[in-house]
Amino acid sequence: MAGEAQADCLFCKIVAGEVPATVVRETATTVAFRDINPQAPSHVLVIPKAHYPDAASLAAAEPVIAADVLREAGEIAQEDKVDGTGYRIVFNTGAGAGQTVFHAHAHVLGGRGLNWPPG
Ligand code: DGP
Repeated sequence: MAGEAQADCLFCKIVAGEVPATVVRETATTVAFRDINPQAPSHVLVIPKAHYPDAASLAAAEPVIAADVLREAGEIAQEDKVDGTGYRIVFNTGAGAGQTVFHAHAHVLGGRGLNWPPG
């Protein structure tokens, strides 16, 4: 069924506590943890606990949870004190755009200058 945990999904395993992660925030619907390969001084991933392969499918099925993810991204930026200088929320979608984990996640990046357009 849509949203159910997938046995072969790394981020479902993080939600279940089967794979360790440095969790910075958790709500009833989301988990946020530090990226294992940070691309900025502050680089946190915010994921829905429910499994959806990407942000658009999450938003289509569970718009309230998609909003939860965005709200948590803002809270993390405040907690990591990158909101004042600016930060970026990124949803890589599809392998061609760099998505490697097919469980919806927001990258929250800050703490350095961020160029535009991204590579
Ligand atoms: P993306 O390429 O947009 O699908 O982002 C996936 C991110 O997940 C990537 O920046 C690296 C991160 N990542 C992959 N494996 C792990 C892990 O086991 N733990 C943590 N904390 N992050 C991971």
